[in-house]
Order: sequence, then C-alpha cells, then structure tokens
Amino acid sequence: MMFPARRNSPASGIRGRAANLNSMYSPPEPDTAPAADSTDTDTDTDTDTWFRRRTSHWQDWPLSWLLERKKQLDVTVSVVIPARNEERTVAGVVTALAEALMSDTGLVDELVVMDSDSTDTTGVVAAEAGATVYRASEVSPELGAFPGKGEALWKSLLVTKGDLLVFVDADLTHWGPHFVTGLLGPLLSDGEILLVKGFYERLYTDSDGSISADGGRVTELVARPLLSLWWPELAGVVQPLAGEWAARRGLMESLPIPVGYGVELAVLLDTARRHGLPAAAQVDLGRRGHRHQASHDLALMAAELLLTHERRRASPDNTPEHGERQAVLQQFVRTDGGVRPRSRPIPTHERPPVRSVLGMES
Ligand SMILES: Nc1nc2c(ncn2[C@@H]2O[C@H](COP(=O)(O)OP(=O)(O)O)[C@@H](O)[C@H]2O)c(=O)[nH]1
Ligand SMILES: [Mg+2]
Repeated sequence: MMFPARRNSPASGIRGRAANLNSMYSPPEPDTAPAADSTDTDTDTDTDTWFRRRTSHWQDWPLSWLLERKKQLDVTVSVVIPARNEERTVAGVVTALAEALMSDTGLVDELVVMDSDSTDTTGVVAAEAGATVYRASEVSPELGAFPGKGEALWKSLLVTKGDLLVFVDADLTHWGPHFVTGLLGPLLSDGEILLVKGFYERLYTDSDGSISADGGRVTELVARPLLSLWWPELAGVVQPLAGEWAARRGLMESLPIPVGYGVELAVLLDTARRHGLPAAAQVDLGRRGHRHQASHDLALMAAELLLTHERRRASPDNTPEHGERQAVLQQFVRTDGGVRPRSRPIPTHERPPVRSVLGMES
C-alpha cells in the first residue's frame, strides 16, 4: 500500500472532482492510482482499495466548492471543540475558525466549545473569541455527568444542531482552518461517507517551546498494533486516534460513546462494523502540532483504548454493555531511594446512543 503522493495541483484535482460531484467519491487520478474497480489485482486487499478510494488531501476540497455543495445539499455544519484547561490555545483555534469559516464565508453555522472541569479561564476566553461555550456537566444534568473527552462530545450532540459535525481539539498549535474544510470535503461529496478522519504529520510542542516530529506514541504503540491484529481492514487509517474528524449527525446519534479517550477508536470501529469500510474516509491535513503529554497520561489513554477494543471484540453484535467495570491502572513514581505506587481509575463507562436517550428509537 502506498500513500498517493500529491496527485495533482489543487486546480486539476478540483476540476476532476467538480465534473464528478454526484458520483462516488472521486478516485485518485488514473495516472497515479487507477480506480479500484477497474484495476484490482489479486494482491489488492480491501484495505488497499479503501485507501486508494477514500484518501484525499485537504487541497482537493476548495472553499468555493464546499460552499456551493453545502447550499445545494441544504445542510448545516457545527464545529465542536472539546477543551479542558486549554486557556493558552483555545482562543486561537476559535478565533481562526470563526473568522475564516463563519463571518467571512458562512461554511460553519455553529462553533461550540465543550468545556469540562477546567480550572483555568478556558470557558471565558473561548466565549470572548466567539464560541458558544457549554460546561458539559450542565448540559442535560438529569442525564448525569462523567469526566472525559468522549462525554463532552456525547453531550455536544444534545446542544448542537448541525447535520454535519466537525470535531477539532483545543490544544492545537500548528494547524489551520483548512482542517475543517478538508474534513467536510468527503461528507459533502458522497452520501455513502459517514465518517472522515484527519491525518497529518504530527508535531509536538514541548514545554520549552521546542518542536519535534516524534509524535503519535499511543497511535503507534497501541492503536496501530490493535488494528493490524484484530481489525486489519482498518489498517489503512493513518491516524485512527486523530482528534480532528467529522461525521454525520445521524451516525453520531446512533453510536455508543466511551466517555474518555476511547471515543475516536470506538467511532471508527463501530462505523466500519455497522456500515462497512466505504463509510469511512480520510483526509491529509498537512501538519499538526499540539501539547505534549506525559507518558503516564498516555498510558491511561492506552488502557482506555484496550478496554474500548476489548468490549467490541467481546460483543459480536457490536452493542457494548454499558455497565461499570472497575479497572485500575497501576503506575509507579520514582522517589528518593524507591518507588511510590500510584493507581489511577481507567474510565470505563460508555454512553448509550443519543438516539436511544432522546427516545428516537425503540
Ligand atoms: N471537555 C473536555 N475536553 C477534554 C477532556 N479531556 C481532554 N479534552 C480535550 O480533548 C482534546 C484532546 O485531548 P488531549 O489531552 O490533547 O489528547 P491527545 O491529543 O489525544 O493527546 C483537547 O482539546 C483537550 O482539551 C475532558 O475531560 N473534557
Ligand atoms: Mg492533544
């Protein structure tokens, strides 16, 4: 499997797509990557075929085309930014998106920050920058509250209206509004596509301000091995844990959502299981930088992923049980002359599909 290098100048790619709006998501141009159905070889796997047909570049999706298409289809777009203690970066993300994609163009109809448990000024600065800010625990409080990113995204489904949802992390340092335009492209292009994952060259900004390309540790050490071993058909997803992704509301309302960091893996697995691989697409977003995390925090994230995966392996009909399971991650902190054990609870809860909570299905 080869990643198709930039296939065309943006302009030629755009022309190719514009001529083909109502067809399947345009396959890469014939000179570099022929359409799958005409050229499959015996060695082609489903993954290879998916990769070729469902991988695009953000430059393939120009703003003017997106705006026209959005109007034609008469759909609305909500951007959701989960944030916990992101006062240093959240305003930058909100401001850039609000200016480029709301006031200047109208591509985005709603820009929401889901704040939970922030002890800094995240909510205030996000609101000043132009976002509608919700505290996750204050959204439908009768449904209870859990800490975690997945919980914030699940609650966002209860307060947003957009037909298309784009999720963007709040700790981004190297990025741009093209993250959102790129992610919307496949959804506006092809009704079969329900989920779009971003991928990028990952950059980390260390606490001293230095930048390194040594990123994606949980992706490389946990998510990718898991997919290769148990879900090889999804091995062509470059960044299965990307925090930047987009989905149709109908899909999001139909899926169970782990309250913590398992949300991205769960949505990917469940979408592919329920709707088939062609329901997912991915877009190259260029480069991305975000806050560096400590290994012990990444380990907790890894444990959540293992649990999210285990549930889905164990449940053939793909309906994870929502009961609690006590799970604790044992870690050790080096102290003068010894080690101190530290155990941290692994978030295990999954929210049921929003649709069932809203009584939209039996
Ligand atoms: N609302 C909310 N956001 C969260 C929570 N945990 C993480 N986030 C946000 O989710 C995004 C991704 O989290 P991060 O810790 O950077 O994870 P990573 O990028 O996968 O290492 C960031 O914008 C965080 O602020 C939470 O408990 N609640
Ligand atoms: Mg991050």
